This record gives sequence, C-alpha cells and structure tokens, in this order.
Amino acid sequence: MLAGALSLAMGLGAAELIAGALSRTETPFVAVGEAFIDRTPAWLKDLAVEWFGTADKAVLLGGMAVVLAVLGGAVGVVTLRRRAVGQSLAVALLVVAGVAVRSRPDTTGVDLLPVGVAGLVALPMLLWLVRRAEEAEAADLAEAADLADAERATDRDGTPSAAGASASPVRGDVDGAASRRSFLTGAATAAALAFVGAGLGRLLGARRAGVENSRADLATNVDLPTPRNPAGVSVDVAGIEPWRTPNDEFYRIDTALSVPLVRAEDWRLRIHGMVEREVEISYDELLAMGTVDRWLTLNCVSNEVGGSLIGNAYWTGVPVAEVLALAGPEPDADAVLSTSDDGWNASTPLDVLTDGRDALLAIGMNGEPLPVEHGFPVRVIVPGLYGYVSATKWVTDIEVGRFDEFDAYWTTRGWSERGPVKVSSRIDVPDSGAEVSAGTVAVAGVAWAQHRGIQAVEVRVDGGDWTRTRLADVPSTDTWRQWVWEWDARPGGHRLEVRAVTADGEVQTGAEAPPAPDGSTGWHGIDVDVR
Ligand SMILES: Nc1nc2c(c(=O)[nH]1)N[C@H]1C(S)=C(S)[C@@H](COP(=O)(O)O)O[C@H]1N2
Ligand SMILES: [Mo]
Repeated sequence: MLAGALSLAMGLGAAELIAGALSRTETPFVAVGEAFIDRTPAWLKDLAVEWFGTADKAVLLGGMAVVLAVLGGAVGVVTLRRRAVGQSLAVALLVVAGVAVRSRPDTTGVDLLPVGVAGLVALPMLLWLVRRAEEAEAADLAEAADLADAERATDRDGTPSAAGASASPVRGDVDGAASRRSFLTGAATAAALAFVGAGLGRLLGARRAGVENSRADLATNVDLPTPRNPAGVSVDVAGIEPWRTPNDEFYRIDTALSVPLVRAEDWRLRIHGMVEREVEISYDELLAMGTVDRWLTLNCVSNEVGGSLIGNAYWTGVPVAEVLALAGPEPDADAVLSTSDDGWNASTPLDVLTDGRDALLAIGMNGEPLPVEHGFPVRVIVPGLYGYVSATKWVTDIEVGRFDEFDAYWTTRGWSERGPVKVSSRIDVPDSGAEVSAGTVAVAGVAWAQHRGIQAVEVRVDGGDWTRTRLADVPSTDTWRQWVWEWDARPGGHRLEVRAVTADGEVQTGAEAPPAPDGSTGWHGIDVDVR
C-alpha cells in the first residue's frame, strides 16, 4: 500500500514541479480538484462552505490527499498480485487526471505534459517499490519457515536440523533485513521527492500568481484607453481577420519555454553603454514620463507568404527615444541592444528608434496591461521592423553601442542584422480551395508595409491583368490595411493573386523567397472553384 501511495505522490510531485516550471497552473492535482468543484452540486457546496467556511478548500485538498492515498494503496496492492492490472489502474488514474486537465478552460496540449511526467515517474517507482516490498515479504516468510523448521527439528531430537536449510525457495537469494531497508529507503526518498517537487512547483506557480496580481492592480490603477477602431478601417467582409487583433488571438513567438515572470513593482530598466550617463528607471518612473496610445502592426520575419504571424493592436507606451534621451547616446553609437529578463536580445538601429516614429516601450495592449505572454510588464515595439530585431518582450536592459560589437540572438543564428519589414499582402476570403457560386464574390484581405504605408493593392485572376482593389482607411502608415474587390466570378477553377504597392512606390515583388534570412517574398495566391 505504501509503495502504491508513495509512487503516486512522487508522480504528482513531479507534475507540480514541471507545471510550476512551465508556469502552468492546471496541474493534475489542481485540475482534478477544480473539475470536482465544478461538478459538486450546489447544496453540497453550500454545506461545505457552511461547515468549513473559508477552510473549504483546505478540507477539499486534504480529502483529495486521503482519496489519493487510498487509491494509490489499492494500486500498490493490486500490482503486488498482478503487475499488468496494477499498472493499468495507475495509467487509468493518469488518464482521468489528463481528462480533468483538458476540461479546464484555457488549457492546451502543453498542460498534459505534467500528467505525462507524472506517469514516467510514478510507474517505474511503483514497480521498483513493489518489488522491494515483495522481496522483504518473501524473506520474512522464509525466515518464519526456517524458524518453524528449526523448532520442529529441535523438538524431535533436541538438536538443530540442517535439513530445514533449503525448505524455502527464496532462501539464500534474499536477505530480509536488506530488502526491508532498501524498501524503506526507497519509500522515504519517494516521499521526500514528492514533497520537494510539489513545494518547488508551488513556489514557481505562486510567482505566476504574483505577476497576475501585479497585472490586475495595474488594470485598475493605470488609465489604459479602451481600443475603439478608427472610422473606416474595416471593409466589413465576413471571414476577414478583424482589423484589431484581440490579445488572446495575437500570435505569440518567443524562445521562452517558461515565460519570464516579472512583477511591475520589481521591474527595472537599465540604460547603459555608449551613453553620457547610465540610468535605471522603475515602472512608476517610466509611467510618469507620460504615455501615448498608438495603433501598430507587428509581424514576424518567419511569416510565410500568406501566413498569420502578424497582428494589429492598440499599444500604450512611452516613446523609446525619450527614454534613451535620459541617458544621452554618444554620437558614434549606431545600435541599441535590448535584452529580456530571460536573456534573449535584439539589436536595433539607433536612428530608427530616434527618427520620430512611434517606437514604444509598451506597457499596454488593447486597453489592458501587457499580457504576460506578450512581455509583461514592459516590451519594445518598433513600427517598420520585424519582431526579431526590435520587439523585445520582458525588456530589462538597453545597451547603446555599435552593430559591429553586438551579437544579438537571431543575428548570430544566421538571420540578417537589420530587419526592415518587407511589403506584403494576403487574401483572407475566400478561403484557399473554397467553392463559391458564380456571380459577385467579395475577395478581401490585408496588406502591410509598416511606416511606409500602402498606396494600392491589386489582384489578378488566372495570371491576367492587375486590377486595383478598394482600400479601407488607416489611422497611420504603421498599421496593416484592409482591401476588398468585387469579383465577377465565372464558373470553373480560378487562381487569384494579390500584390501591394507602398506609398513610396515600391511594387511588391513576385520573386519567391523563404523567410530566412530577412523575410519571405512572393505573391499570395489562392485557388477557388466557381460553380
Ligand atoms: N524576450 C523575447 N522577446 C521577443 C522574442 C523572444 O524570443 N524573446 N521574440 C521576438 C519575435 S521573433 C517576435 S516576432 C515578437 C513576437 O511578439 P508577440 O509574441 O508578442 O507576438 O517578439 C519578439 N520579442
Ligand atoms: Mo519573429
């Protein structure tokens, strides 16, 4: 029983640890508890609150621990008799935990990782402990048999008999005291590791909670304007991506397996390097400099033609140039290396940050404090540059210097040192491969060339002449621009392609290039079947 209960505990402890390290809150233990709470009938909930008050959660957790100990004990006993059945029971418990995890809101496949780890830890531990227990038991039986033999032999003729020496099949193979010792050592280790794992996991999880609290405080104390789309930015065609990307739909790209957890009150930004004076500012000091609100489109250099690694949001932040001015960059500096709390970094041209464009140290996204996954509490965003050379999330350090001295994260991995956004466009509707009815069909999408602006978007059918589309309005050159074209569709299979023209006259090239090393090119095309 101890073997079963402790191996289960150790598996769950490991799951807590992994979940904590990944900043996931839905551990198997927690998820089962929450799923249970959600399924508890109201009268029982009321009763629990009436009986236990605010201790109801502690009572539930204690109750769960007891139930798990009993279940684990049963698994141990069954495993002792029938290995395969016992292990299947253990796996069944893990499956239940997995289902509970996935039944929680906002969980993804990643949240199943701790469940898997629990299995990888618990199952071998179960077998090992059960085997030690079995050996100890067998040795006990053998010793008891020896004793009985010896007594019988002594009874008969008064002298100990040598015949009893081979009465038990396991005698000689197993030393009972050693097996017991090794079972107890294993059991104690399992118990200790379960506690340590769970404890560390909780600590890590508590940090996430602290950061979310910090976000929640800011949401009430900092004035972040509600995003309202400027007039005319949408072509209002069903199926097109919304002009403003909601935070939970905004693409996420970073190297962080466990997201950096920095509370606003602990955040500091150091500005140093080739500057007149080194400066360090706090979150409150940053806010006190005064914020601006801007619509900016951010995209990833890894975006394939027609891809979706792009989003448009209403950002609140302090101009990077003003923060740099506090330190006073030296005249021969040409780059800024911004570094994240987790060590990731990007080098950005100094002149781009100071040429008057809305390069921001952003604190707000779509009227909310930055989501943790998008860089809370402070990130950089620079209109006109790909994210990998500019948009450092969880930024804590800004070094002014020279490109020839900086080695930024992606630059050392073969991507270009400079990453200006390339003009591009995308067809959102109809879907590629769609069947549409002959007649008027709305073809619509977006085009972008941040900080340069889009002057025209053209489409062509089956390689024919390029036709101008109707453009929606934009508040500045820094956002993507929606377009729509009423197509008089004739029956048959057709290929539609799109290209954009920047405000300064560059026509988007049809030459195809992959994302590496400085962004994909080519026209986005779709095939549709007109009936
Ligand atoms: N700290 C940190 N910041 C980062 C990255 C990263 O890996 N780590 N990735 C960058 C890249 S490649 C892009 S495209 C943008 C994506 O920002 P988002 O996840 O908020 O959309 O963040 C940038 N900032
Ligand atoms: Mo990116």
